[in-house]
Amino acid sequence: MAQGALSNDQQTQLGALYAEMAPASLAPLWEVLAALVTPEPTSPARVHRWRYDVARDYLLRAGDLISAAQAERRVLILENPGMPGAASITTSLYAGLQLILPGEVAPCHRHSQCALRFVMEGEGAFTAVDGEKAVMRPFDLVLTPGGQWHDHGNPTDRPMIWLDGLDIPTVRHFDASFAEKLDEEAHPPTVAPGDSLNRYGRNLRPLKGSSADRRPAHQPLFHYPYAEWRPALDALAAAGDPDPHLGHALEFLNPADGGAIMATISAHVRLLPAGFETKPRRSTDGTVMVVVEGRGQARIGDETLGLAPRDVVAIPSWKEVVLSADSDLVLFAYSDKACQQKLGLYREENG
Ligand code: GTQ
Repeated sequence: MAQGALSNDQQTQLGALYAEMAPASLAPLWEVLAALVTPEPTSPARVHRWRYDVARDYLLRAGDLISAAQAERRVLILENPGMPGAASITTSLYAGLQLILPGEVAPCHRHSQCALRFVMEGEGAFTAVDGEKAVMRPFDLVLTPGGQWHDHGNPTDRPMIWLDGLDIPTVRHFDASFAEKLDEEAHPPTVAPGDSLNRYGRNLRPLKGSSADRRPAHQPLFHYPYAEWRPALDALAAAGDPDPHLGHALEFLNPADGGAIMATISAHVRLLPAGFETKPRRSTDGTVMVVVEGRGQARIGDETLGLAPRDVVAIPSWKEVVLSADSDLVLFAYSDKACQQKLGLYREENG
């Protein structure tokens, strides 16, 4: 509302004016300015925790009713309760739990949206990116950068479940979604499984222009195995004290440029030693957090949540977060920090 009180007469005449201009698709800014240009973020997203066992149960029931091929992607969306119908877990990000049953394939497609998979359960199923398989184990991170062909398959005898993290709401916001299906169910194999990890996954990279520099130059690596990131966290913990606001924290990097894993999504892992409590911190990147190991509590804004393995938690922008670890607590998280930093929007504040 504008500064200074309006007389009744003014209000009546303005009301009539608004009604007259509405059919011409015009509206007065002064009625909505304060809600549009807020002094700080006022996210419609809510703090929310999904218990894995509850979601898993529904997902397996869906698995009895529809095949992965029929569904194209058999996924339950983790939809933020503050944004019903938006298929979003934060304002800019999407999360879903995907199930592939033994013998199934999720057919090959590609799209503008960037995707990550974080394995919750099962071992030996694969995501193939441009015909290269990444064989997945629990808590592996696998990327499908925008524009790259991908299919999933499960040749094992156990169900495979992972968390999908995508920038669907961001791409929708920019009206920039393109998608297409491959004629074949699976992309023909192009190289041996693990090829990119062998070439790009050792903190070294093939010389530019050499015949070994195989993958798209801006996004060469797409598999970050638990077997590598978990010991890296332990090594960091052995090297020094935890950061008071973050604990021991490591960000996943794109070896092409040392930046975030994808254009719109950043991801990191953390270790909070038993008994450790973080100091309060808030940041503008709405975040999806997955508990990998251990138990503890999260105070996020006014809410306090218990944390147990495989819980998924939505942390909206600018909510103050305090985490405490009852036992050694290992966390994975992804957010839109990469995107906000490019736009000059990212802010964080340590309390
Ligand atoms: O695996 O390609 O959860 O395209 C949503 C959209 C997964 C996928 C999702 C997708 C995918």
